Amino acid sequence: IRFPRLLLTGAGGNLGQVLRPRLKAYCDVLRVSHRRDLGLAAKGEEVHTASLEDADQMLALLDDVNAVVHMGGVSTEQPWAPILAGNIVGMVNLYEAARLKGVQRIVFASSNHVTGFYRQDEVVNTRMPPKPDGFYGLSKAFGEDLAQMYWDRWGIETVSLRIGSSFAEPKDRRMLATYLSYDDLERLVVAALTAPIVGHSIIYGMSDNQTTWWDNTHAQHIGYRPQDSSDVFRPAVEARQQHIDRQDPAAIYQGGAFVKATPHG
Ligand code: 15L
Repeated sequence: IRFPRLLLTGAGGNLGQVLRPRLKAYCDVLRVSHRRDLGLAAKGEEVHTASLEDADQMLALLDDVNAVVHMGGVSTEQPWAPILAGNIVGMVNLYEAARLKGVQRIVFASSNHVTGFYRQDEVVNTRMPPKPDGFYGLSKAFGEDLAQMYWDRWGIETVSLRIGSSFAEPKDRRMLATYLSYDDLERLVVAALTAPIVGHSIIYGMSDNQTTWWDNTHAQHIGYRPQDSSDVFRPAVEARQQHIDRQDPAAIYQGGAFVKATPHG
């Protein structure tokens, strides 16, 4: 499938920057947006500056778009005000704009922190109740519920990606379980964009890691097949982080240090 026009929000963010050059292959025009100026458009791109909390800007942003990859919003634990603006008001503005402009599918960057207060000795599937580990995880749980409501009421399809840790390499022992390589991130986003029928589906975004806390049994219809694994990094990560404090909540719960992060730093 090749989309006439795809929108990537948060294109200046960590994963937005990773996906921006990669998504071009799947569309004629890639519209990229961020709340700050992104500079010049590359070939085949349209560049927009838009704030998620500005309903009029979001309406203009979604004009004549076939599908959205929503990477925008706050991506860490923070005070409530920016989370409210980016991840709560922003999600409502995005979905209202999608409804008014007739956009049929959104790929939503949710997060593993929706279930961050499950323990690391539990295997969680996408039908178990959320256990957010902070305001940030809570806002992503709201985003998933909002996506469900827009599917039930308005027929807008969403795949909510509960992304693990998508970095060039896993940085610590926790990320041996939560790692999602950039190539697998691309595979996941493309599968979510192109699966024939998704309604509102939830899937954990992880590579084919030897240890895992997540079960994607109920998301097999999306057709995501990870091809990378954290295992190649394991010896180096274990050598670097030899000691684990087993009393530390960051080593007990899946959300890691997020379970201890306070909104005030
Ligand atoms: C997230 O949701 C964050 O956006 C990212 O920065 C990572 O910290 C990741 O979770 C993680 O759990 O490792």
